[in-house]
Amino acid sequence: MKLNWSDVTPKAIYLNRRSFMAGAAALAAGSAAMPAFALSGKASPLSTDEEPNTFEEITNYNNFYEFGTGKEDPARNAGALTTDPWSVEIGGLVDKPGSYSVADLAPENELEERIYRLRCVEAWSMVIPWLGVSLASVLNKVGVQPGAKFVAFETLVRPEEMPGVQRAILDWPYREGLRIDEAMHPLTILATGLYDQVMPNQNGAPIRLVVPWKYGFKSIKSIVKITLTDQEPAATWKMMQSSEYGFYANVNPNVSHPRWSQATERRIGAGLFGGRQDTLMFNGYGDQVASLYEGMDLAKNY
Ligand SMILES: Nc1nc2c(c(=O)[nH]1)N[C@H]1C(S)=C(S)[C@@H](COP(=O)(O)O)O[C@H]1N2
Ligand SMILES: [Mo]
Repeated sequence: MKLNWSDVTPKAIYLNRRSFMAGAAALAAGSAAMPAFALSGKASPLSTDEEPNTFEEITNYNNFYEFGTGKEDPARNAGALTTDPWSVEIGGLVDKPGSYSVADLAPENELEERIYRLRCVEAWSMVIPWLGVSLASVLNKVGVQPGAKFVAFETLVRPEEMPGVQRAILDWPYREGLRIDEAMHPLTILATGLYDQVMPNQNGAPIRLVVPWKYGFKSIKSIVKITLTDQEPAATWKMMQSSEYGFYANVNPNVSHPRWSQATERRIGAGLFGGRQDTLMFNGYGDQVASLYEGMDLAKNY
């Protein structure tokens, strides 16, 4: 039996947050036994037992350029995003293309908790207790056709709610992709919540990808389109600067970014002096994923 975040989070913080959430819900809903935004997920053996970052850290230090390039911009600006109604267009080489709701793809009774390390290419990291379903379960629902070799993802573009999109910071929409075997790997999830509540907007509401052995930029937020293809899909950071950001983007302490080392990382919240730690190959998920890249030169396929 694996631990849930409530078991690995110091009790005082957990209780504190609980009473805060209950209070917020009571305010919002008059008198609710459970907050309207509460979710829960089955514990998973794929979770790390490292201590998660706090809810405050996870929701106040973000990369989500649609809302600005500063780490605090998403927390400031993403509240304006309308996440309901929401639909995800799934198409390409699938048996059942169409428009799916978040509940179709990630029914609440199928949610699992996955406590994962997140390693940004900028060399900071966190531990986040996601709630979600395996991407494989979603792809199996829509039926992957034999010719499908890659999965392409796109984020919403809605300039009136996204101040970052009003500027030419990136070539919108934000796009990412995975090889089909990476997409079907049990560690790869579509997350709809964290810390037992629906996904905060700044973390990619209502549904985002999480691929824990790859640099954070692969984990695309606020997804509106998923396409199965036979060609390597466009990926935003690779298009932006392909000498610095590759399609694979597997966490690799031995392959430096052209402008900085990837050998170590700063764990957010770990304190001024104790915060730097060694980066692990595949972000510590090598036992599970190294076989996907057997025979590949990981320095070339960065
Ligand atoms: N659509 C979109 N997805 C995105 C990004 C973004 O700017 N836009 N930033 C990426 C980067 S660089 C990282 S490190 C993670 C950060 O996720 P978090 O803010 O939930 O920690 O989201 C990724 N997904
Ligand atoms: Mo990142």
